[in-house]
Amino acid sequence: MSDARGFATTAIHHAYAPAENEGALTPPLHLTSTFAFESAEAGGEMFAGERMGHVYSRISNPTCDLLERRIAALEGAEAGLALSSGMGAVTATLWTLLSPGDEVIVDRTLYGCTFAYMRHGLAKWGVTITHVDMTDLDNLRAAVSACTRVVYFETPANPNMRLVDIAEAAAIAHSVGAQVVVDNTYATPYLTQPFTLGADVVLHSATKYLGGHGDVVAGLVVGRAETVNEIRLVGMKDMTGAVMAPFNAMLILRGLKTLALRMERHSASAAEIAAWLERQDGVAKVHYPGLETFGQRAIAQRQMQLDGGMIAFELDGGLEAGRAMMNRLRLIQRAVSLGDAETLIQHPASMTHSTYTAEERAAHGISDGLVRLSVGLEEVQDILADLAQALPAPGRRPAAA
Ligand code: 3LM
Repeated sequence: MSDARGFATTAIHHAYAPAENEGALTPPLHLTSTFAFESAEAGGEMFAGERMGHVYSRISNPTCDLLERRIAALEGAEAGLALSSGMGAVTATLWTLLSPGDEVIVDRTLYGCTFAYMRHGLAKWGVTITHVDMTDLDNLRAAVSACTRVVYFETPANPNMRLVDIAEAAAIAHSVGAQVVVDNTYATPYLTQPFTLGADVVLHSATKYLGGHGDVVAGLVVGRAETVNEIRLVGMKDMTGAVMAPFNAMLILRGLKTLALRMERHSASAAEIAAWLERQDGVAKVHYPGLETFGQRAIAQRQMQLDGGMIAFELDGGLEAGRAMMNRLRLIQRAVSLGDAETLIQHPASMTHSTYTAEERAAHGISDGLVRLSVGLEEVQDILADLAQALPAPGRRPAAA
């Protein structure tokens, strides 16, 4: 559980003492696949679960262990688990919690590969996937039944920024004995701690804000110790093998040290850019939880400390106008992923969410004209200047791009 210290202090110090590590300020990187047993009996006892200790790095590793303790403390959860990617976290969790015949209820909007895993992966193994619009939780209330084992959502959702009230969704799920799994990638524990609001499992693509520097693909899970241990031993060890490399754990530990600072800057810049975008001719709609025009502002105020670094917007000319604008950018990089120091822009319908068919995108609230901006850590004036020169000038035709 979280120590009494503040967020940034926990992110920098939790569960590590230099004095116990030859004075090394930075935790050692344990590049080892296996661990020597003190005796044959000790090895057998570890396999039987009767003795604590590391056995093999597909099960646990001291560098990953430190990261697992830190993310658990930051999320206010009991235990954490480090995996090879965000998709490793999603799949290891759901393979563990679900069996054939079970139902998982998911929000209408999901990250593209999570959607594909549900629709084309889990469904193949006899799990029923039910999509409901969780922006109105009466839909969830009406959908849950004794077959529902898991309720799964992202908040804010990738890519359209829809929010789900975590505490209320958890109360509904728990009323039928279902577990709540929240993808907290967009918010990070600096903005929202879903476990403390009633979620049972919280997962991350640590590739994004937690790593923060665009140099690693990684995933994390937190929850109750018993649940996380099951995901470790079933979903990670046996079913996916999606284990995090110790070197990557070191990169995420380094990223976490500046998470608080970075989220402050991402959020402040995104708030300024979202407000500016809304004032521009040719911008049809801006989706950002900090805007007065954001339909779910009350939920953001309840469960988000800040409004985050992600913006989605649509131009008057739809898809063609969006593409032309993206091609005029000079500083902002056209790239998928998010949460990096560099400002990134992408077009969900043709990129991150191309795993949906056009009909599925329409049914799941992802419009073809939507453009997604991950606001980076550059000077906000430079980001604004790049957007200003790239937005359609009054009278500029897309063909002139
Ligand atoms: C992206 N997203 O650009 P990894 N959950 C959420 C995510 O946004 C992602 C994952 C899980 C993007 C990746 S698209 C080809 C690039 C909310 C990833 C999966 O396995 O670490 O990529 O996480 O939106």
